[in-house]
Amino acid sequence: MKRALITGITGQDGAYLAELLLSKGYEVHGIKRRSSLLNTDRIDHLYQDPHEPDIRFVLHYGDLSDATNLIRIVQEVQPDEIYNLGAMSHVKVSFDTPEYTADVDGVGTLRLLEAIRILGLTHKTRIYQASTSELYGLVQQVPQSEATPFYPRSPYAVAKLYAYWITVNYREAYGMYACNGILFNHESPRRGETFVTRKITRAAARIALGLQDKLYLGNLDAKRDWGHAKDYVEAMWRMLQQDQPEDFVIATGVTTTVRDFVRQAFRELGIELTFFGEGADETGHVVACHNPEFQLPLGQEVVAVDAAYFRPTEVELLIGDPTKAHEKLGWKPRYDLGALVADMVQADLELFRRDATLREAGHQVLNYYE
Ligand code: NDP
Ligand code: GDR
Repeated sequence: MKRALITGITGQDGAYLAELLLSKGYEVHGIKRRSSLLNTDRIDHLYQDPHEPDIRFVLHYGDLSDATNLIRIVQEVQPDEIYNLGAMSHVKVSFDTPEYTADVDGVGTLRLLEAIRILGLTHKTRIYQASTSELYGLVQQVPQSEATPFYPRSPYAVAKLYAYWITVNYREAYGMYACNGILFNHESPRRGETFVTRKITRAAARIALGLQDKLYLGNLDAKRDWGHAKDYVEAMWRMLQQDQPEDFVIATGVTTTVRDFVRQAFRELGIELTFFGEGADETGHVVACHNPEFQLPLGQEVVAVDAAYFRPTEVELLIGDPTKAHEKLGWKPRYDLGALVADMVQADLELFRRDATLREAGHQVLNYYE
C-alpha cells in the first residue's frame, strides 16, 4: 500500500486529493494546523476513528513554519509521496502579511525538501509542489506555458517563485523526484469563501433567496483560466506517477473576465444582469428574471465595485497552455466553465436554502460576508 503525506489537507485541494488517493488504495496522512475552532470541515467525512483497526486516514498536527515538526512527521510517516499544498494562498492577503507568506509559502517548501534529505529519503519520497499561474504575473506572452518567463506581482507569487526554484534545485542537486504543478485557478463548491468565484456564487444564491442585497467586488476586468479542483488534483497525482520528474502547466486554455463569471452565476439562477459604468463606478443590474422562484425587482443594483478589493499590483490576464499535460500525462479536464459555475451555484443554493428556512423560523441569519 502506498503512503502519501499531504500538507494543506484541510484546504480545497487537500480534501479532493485525499478522497482521490483513498479511492486509489493509498494510506493518507495529512498535516493540520492547530486552531481555536475546528478547521476540518472539508475532510470530516473522511475521518476514521484512530481506535479502529486498519486505519487509512491519519491527521497530524503541524505547521510549515516549524522544521522540527515537519522532520518528525516525515520520519514517522516515511511517505512514498508528499503533496505540498499548504500555503497562505490568498493573493490580496499576502500584501498584508508578506513576511508570514514568504515564510510559509517559500521557506516552508525548503523545510519539507530538507526534511526528506536529512532523513535519507531522497530516493524513496516523491514530492509535488503546488506552484501557480501567479508566477507569470505581468503578462509577457499568452497562452502561458512551461516555457513562459515568470514576473510575479504579489508577495504570494514571489514566495511561490522561491518554492518553484528550490524544488527544481533539489531535483537537480540531489536527484530527487520533485516536480512543480503550475496550476491555473481552480474552483469548486469547497473553494474558500473569499476567493472571487465562491464569493460570487455564494452572493448570487443569497441575493436570489433574499438573504443579501448586493455583491461588492474589485477588478471586474481581470481574466482568469478557471477549472474545477476535482480535475486538477487528478493531474497532481499523475505528475508523481511518471518515469521522470518534470514540471507541468495545468489549465483549461479558456479565459473569462470576473464580470462574465458574475453574469454566468446569476444566469444559472435565471437572473440576467447588465453592467453600466467603468472601473470603480461600475454596477450590475437585474434586467430579467426567468425563474419564477427568484423574482427580483427589474433594475435592482445587485453588483457594485468597491476599490478596497483592488490590489496594489494586479495580474490582468491568465490563460494557460496545457498541451504538455495533455500529451505526457494524458490529462484533460472534464469540467468546462459552464459545468463549474453550475456545480458551485447549485451547491451554494442548497446551502443557503437552509439559512432561508432558519430565517423563516425566526432565527437570525448572518448578513456580512467579506
Ligand atoms: P486553501 O487556501 O483552500 O488551502 C490551504 C491549506 O494550507 C489549508 O489546509 C491551510 O490550513 C493550509 N495552511 C495554511 N497555512 C499553513 C501553515 N502555516 N502550515 C501548514 N498548513 C498551512 O488552498 P487551495 O486548496 O486552493 O490550494 C492548495 C495549494 O495550491 C496552495 O498552496 C495554493 O497556493 C496552491 N494553488 C492553488 C490554486 C487554486 O486555484 N486553488 C492554483 C495554484 C496554486 P487551514 O485550513 O488551517 O487554513
Ligand atoms: P487569484 O484568485 O488572486 O487569482 O489567486 P482570486 O479569486 O482571489 O482573484 C481572482 C481575480 O478576481 C479579482 N477580483 C476579486 N478577487 C477577490 N478575491 N475578491 C473580490 O472581491 C474580487 N473582485 C475582483 C482579483 O483582483 C483577481 O484578479 C488564486 C489563489 O487560489 C492562489 O492561491 C492561486 O495561486 C491562484 O488563484 C492561481
